[in-house]
Amino acid sequence: MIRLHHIPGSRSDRILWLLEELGLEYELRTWSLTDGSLRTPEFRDLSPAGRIPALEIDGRAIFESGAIVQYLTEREGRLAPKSGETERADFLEWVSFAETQAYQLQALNIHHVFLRPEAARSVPHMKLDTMRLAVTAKALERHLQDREYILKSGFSAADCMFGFNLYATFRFLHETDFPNFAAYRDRMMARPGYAAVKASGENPLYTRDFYELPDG
Ligand SMILES: N[C@@H](CCC(=O)N[C@@H](CS)C(=O)NCC(=O)O)C(=O)O
Repeated sequence: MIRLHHIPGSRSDRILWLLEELGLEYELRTWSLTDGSLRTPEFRDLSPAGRIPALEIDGRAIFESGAIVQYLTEREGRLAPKSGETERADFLEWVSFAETQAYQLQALNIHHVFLRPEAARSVPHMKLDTMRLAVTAKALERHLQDREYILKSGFSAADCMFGFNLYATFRFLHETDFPNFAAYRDRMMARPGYAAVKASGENPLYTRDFYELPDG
C-alpha cells in the first residue's frame, strides 16, 4: 500500500504527479494547512516538521519531497538517470533547484496569503522575495530555451519536482516575462499524468490569480 499525504496546490503535487507518471497505485489522504492538523502527533509521526508531503511506502513513511522523488525513481528504476549516467548531475541539480524556487514561493505565500493583518507584512521583504523568485524564473527561462523538458533526453521526475512551482509561480510573476517557462507549464499541465493533480483540487488559500506587490 502506498499512501500520499497531500494538500492540493502544495509540494505534494510533485509526488502525486510522479506516482501517476510511474503508474503506481496509491491512496490519497488530504490535509489542511490551516486547521492545525499538521501539528498533531499523528502527522508529526509521519513528517517531523509537520510538512506536506509525506509518503507511506514499503512499511515506513518518507518526508521531504526531493527524497521521495529520489526514492521512488530508484525503486522503480525509471524517470531518472542512474548514478554514473550522463545527466545524473543535471537531474540532481534541478531537483534541488525546484526546492530553491519553492522556498521563494512559500515566502511570498506567507506575505500575501497567510500574514494577517496586512500591516504585519513587510513590503521590502515582499519586494526582495519577488526579485529572488524572478532570478530563479530567469534561470529556468534560459534553461528551457533549447529543450522541452528539464532534461534534454526527455521527461523525468525532475519535471515533477516543478509541480507545485508551476501552480504557484505566475501568481507572483507575470508569465509574459517568462514565455519559455509559461509554455513549459502549459505542456506539463497538459500531460495525462498531471490530470490527477488537477482533479485533487485547488489550493483553497489562493483567492486571486495574481498577487500584485503593494506600494511602498
Ligand atoms: N522541503 C520540504 C518542504 C515541505 C513544506 O514546507 N511543505 C509545505 C506545503 S508546500 C508545508 O507543509 N507547510 C506547512 C507549514 O509550513 O506549516 C519538502 O520539499 O517536502
